[in-house]
Amino acid sequence: MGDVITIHRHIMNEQRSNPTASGELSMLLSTMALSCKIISRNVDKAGLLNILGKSNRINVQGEEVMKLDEFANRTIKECFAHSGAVTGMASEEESDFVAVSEDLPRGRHIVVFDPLDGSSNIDANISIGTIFAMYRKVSPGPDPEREDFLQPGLQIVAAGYAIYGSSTMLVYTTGTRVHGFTLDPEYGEFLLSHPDIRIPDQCKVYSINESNALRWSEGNQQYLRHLQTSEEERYRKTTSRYVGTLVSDFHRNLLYGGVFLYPADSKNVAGKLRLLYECIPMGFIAKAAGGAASDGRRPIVEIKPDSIHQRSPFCVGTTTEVALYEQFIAKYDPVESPSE
Ligand code: P6P
Repeated sequence: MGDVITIHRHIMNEQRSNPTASGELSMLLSTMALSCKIISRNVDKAGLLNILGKSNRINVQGEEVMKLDEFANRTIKECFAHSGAVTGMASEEESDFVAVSEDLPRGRHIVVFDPLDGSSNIDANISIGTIFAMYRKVSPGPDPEREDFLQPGLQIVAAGYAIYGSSTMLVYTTGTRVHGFTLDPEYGEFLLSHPDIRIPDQCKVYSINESNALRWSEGNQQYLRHLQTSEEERYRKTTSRYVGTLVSDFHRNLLYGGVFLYPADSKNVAGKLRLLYECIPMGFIAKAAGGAASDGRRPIVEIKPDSIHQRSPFCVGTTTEVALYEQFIAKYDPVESPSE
């Protein structure tokens, strides 16, 4: 184990290289790693919980069997509530942000997360994930305020995701480089397996739910047609892959090179994906890996959310494909000036 780098060793190395570090960011990342290990253990048994808990809905630990996304949400909330590093949290599973009790040690950060992204895929044993981002608290008092959760992605101090697939991985960045860690279940440790991930500048894959295409704007339809029919060398070997879990589609495209798109349409006029705890964290990670992310008009990390559960159109991937997407939207879906 001498030359193996665990996530804790990596986090501490990063802390030592930052003379102004307080250690709170290290605690944040270690707490998320712990949360993801606990969630991973229960995701691995998801298929069995119904069988084991079928009689009286009690699982092997004697705990009440609950839906995995509720379990994931509760796990992350409890781990961070006792971390001493945060003062508040926002989750897809919570109607509003949640303050850490003043009876518990509180820190100078807030955390936003989607505890179990893609949970509709659980029953089919398809990979799912956790998405998170951490910000410094900006409001003056000791308690979290709404403004703490509605910061643009440029203010993120760390963002990442866990993917519960053929193995469990934790991928995170503090803004400059992206590192991937694979969970060794034997040791219960995340080991550095993908140092300094950079998205290849190629379009091997596009990931789009094409069943919505007839409800898209002209710009979106033209962009998809370009990906499907372009004779350019760049697109000769482009293929379509769509898991239906953002974390999984994003992770594959980050490693292979490609683009993920979930546009607004006539049914989801603001888009489907959540800006604060899905689009912005993934956009921040893509940017740190040399890629880009946009809502079609502007970089996703520059958008200041108006509300915690706000939705957004979302395009993320290589800088080439994302820039091309913005050109198609500008050309075919021009913004009408107020005088028009
Ligand atoms: P659709 C999962 O429900 C999710 O929020 C993302 O993880 C995923 O990319 C998207 O929705 C899939 O949506 O409409 O294609 O099933």
